[in-house]
Amino acid sequence: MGAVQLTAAVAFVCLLLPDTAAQNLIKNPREQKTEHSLLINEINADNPGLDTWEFLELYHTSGHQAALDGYYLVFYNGNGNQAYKVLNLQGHVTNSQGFFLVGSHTVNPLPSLTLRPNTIQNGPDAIALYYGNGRYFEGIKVTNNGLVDALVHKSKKADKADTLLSVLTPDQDAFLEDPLFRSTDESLERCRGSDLQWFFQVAMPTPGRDNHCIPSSQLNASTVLISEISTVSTSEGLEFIELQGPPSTTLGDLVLVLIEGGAKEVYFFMDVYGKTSPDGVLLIGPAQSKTPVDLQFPQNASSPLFRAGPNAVALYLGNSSSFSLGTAASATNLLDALVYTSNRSTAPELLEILTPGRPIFYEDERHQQGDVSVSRCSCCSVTRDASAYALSSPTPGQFNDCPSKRFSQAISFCLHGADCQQWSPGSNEIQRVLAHSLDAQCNCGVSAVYFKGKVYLYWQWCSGLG
Ligand SMILES: [Ca+2]
Ligand SMILES: [Ca+2]
Ligand SMILES: [Ca+2]
Ligand SMILES: [Ca+2]
Repeated sequence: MGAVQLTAAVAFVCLLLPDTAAQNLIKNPREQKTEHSLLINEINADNPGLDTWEFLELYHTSGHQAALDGYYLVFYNGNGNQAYKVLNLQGHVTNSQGFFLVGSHTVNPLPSLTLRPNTIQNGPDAIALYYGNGRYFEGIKVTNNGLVDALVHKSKKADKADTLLSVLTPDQDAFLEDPLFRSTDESLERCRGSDLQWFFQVAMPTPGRDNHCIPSSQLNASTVLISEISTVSTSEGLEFIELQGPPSTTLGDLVLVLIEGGAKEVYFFMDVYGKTSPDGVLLIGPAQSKTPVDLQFPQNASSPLFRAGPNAVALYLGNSSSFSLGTAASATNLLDALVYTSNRSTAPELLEILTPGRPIFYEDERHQQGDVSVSRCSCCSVTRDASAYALSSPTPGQFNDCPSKRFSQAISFCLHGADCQQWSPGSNEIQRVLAHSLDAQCNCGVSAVYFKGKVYLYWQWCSGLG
């Protein structure tokens, strides 16, 4: 449904897509005078082997440079509940994106404050951020005087830190930096849940960068999905298809299929097998790809592989013996599908078969120049839905480069129409319509996944609007 139809059907709708304003684990109104605040954003306390790659990431929610005068970082030992290290942040500033790193000199980017190896204890311990004139020194008993934010962490499930929890983060449990989560290193990253509350989850370390907040439960789910496609080869990079599945897992019984939109027929298919990376990614591409692929396109595959116009990438359970060139598109055993178009023409019948009720993904002119890919930015409960994708920089074999909450802002829309009784859209449908409408105006690649946070709908009666 286009924006024109929307305005005809709805009397008055305002959408508010709220800013990701500060909301610390610890809410201390006296310290929340400003709109933005400083948070403990990530910690990597424990490394495989010697702890030579520890770091702590602070983040200022303005997303800009911020002075850290008056702030103290205090590291508490869970055994005895006393401070084992205190850092006065006087004179320091975050970088231009709001990040501030403390850690080992081997961490890239280099932390602003470097620590000797094995400085940050693995837990059960705590790290607390304070502001004000409180006197913080090594050996101090744990306190919440001047507390801004805190994280109680551990590296063994059975570890206890009751005193630290009761003083620093009442009603929270200690967060586990599970050393078994990845075969390499992992960290604890601050993420926001669907209820908009903060929590920490174990994830791939991202020092000095946005955290990858794919819910662990979804990352560990057994489904395999289409993560990213790059449909154009240039000097910068070749075509590829990236899948997302459970981490470090051997995949099999999967078939990757390309379907031509007009004829609705299979024009390419291949069996998918191989082991996903510690982040659950499996990269499929040509043998000569600059980024090493986990699985090569067959030698007899045409090059370029992707065709112009409306087409689909589909992932099926099963094996390739069920497919042949010219097979009609089908939803039987279909795990995931992305229907996209490289020109403005659509393929409504193919959409109806593979992703019923969902929109087509419009690649744009920038995409044809090859420095842009189509990335899944809503992981991973949404399948067979092009609105889960956004245009992005290509990230073959890596987590996708998705719209960042850091640059978010609250927006509101008021849509006027004649009869509000006729159409009661869900917020997802409104997001899709608005994204399509915005993109039609700016041609800047806006899609529904740019809408973050909660959507509030305010309805006003039709009468009286004139
Ligand atoms: Ca770690
Ligand atoms: Ca350590
Ligand atoms: Ca980070
Ligand atoms: Ca990627």
